[in-house]
Amino acid sequence: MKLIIARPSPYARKARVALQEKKIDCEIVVENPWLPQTRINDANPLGKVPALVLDDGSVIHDSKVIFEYLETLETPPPLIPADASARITHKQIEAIADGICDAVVLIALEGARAEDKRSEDWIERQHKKIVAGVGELERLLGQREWFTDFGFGLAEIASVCALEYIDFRYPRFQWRDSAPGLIGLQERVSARPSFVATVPAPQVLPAL
Ligand SMILES: N[C@@H](CCC(=O)N[C@@H](CS)C(=O)NCC(=O)O)C(=O)O
Repeated sequence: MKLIIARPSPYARKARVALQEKKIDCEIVVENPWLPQTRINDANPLGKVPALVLDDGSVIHDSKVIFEYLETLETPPPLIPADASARITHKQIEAIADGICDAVVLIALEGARAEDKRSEDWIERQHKKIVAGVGELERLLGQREWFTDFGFGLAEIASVCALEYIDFRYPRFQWRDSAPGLIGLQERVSARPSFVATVPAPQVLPAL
C-alpha cells in the first residue's frame, strides 16, 4: 500500500495519523500537486492529495474515504465509533474541520495571485468561514476532553489537523484567542507521536 501525500496537506495528515495510530505499514510518497510535472493525476483524476494506492493497483482518494477505508481493515485502535450517533458526530466534525482547511487553502491560493488579481472580498468570505468553523468546534467540544464518549478518534484528529493548518498557513487568525477549549485539545493531541511525526512542512506554492 502506498499513500501519496504533500507535506503541508492537512487532508493527507489525517490519513497519515490514522496509519500511524493503527501501526499499518504503508509507503509514503511525497508529491507537490501544484507543480506542472506532478504525477498525482495518474492516481486521482481530480489531481489532489492524498491518494491511497492499494497493492492491487486500485486507488482510493479523498481523505474522508481513505480514513473510512483504513477503518475497514479492523486494525486497532478504532478511530471511528461504531455507534451510529457518535459516528455521525465524528463525521460532522470532520466536515467542519475539512471545511476550515478548504477556506485556508483558498486564502493561501488567493495570496499566491498577483496583487492586482487578488480579491479582498473573497479572502474575507473565506476568513468568516474559518472563524465560524472554529467557533462551532469550540461549541461542540464545550468543557469536555474529547468531542464524544468514544474518546480520541476522527473528530479530534480532523480538528487538530485543521487548527495546526491554520497556524501553518494562516497565522493571521489567532484562533487561541477565542477558543480556550480547543487549546487544551490541541495540546493533548499534538503530543501524540502520530502528530509529532506529521507536523506540516513547507512546500512550494507556485505563483498563480
Ligand atoms: N477533499 C479532499 C481535499 C484534498 C485537497 O484539496 N488537497 C490539496 C492539497 S492540501 C490538493 O491536492 N490540491 C491540488 C489541487 O487542488 O489542484 C480531501 O479531503 O482529500
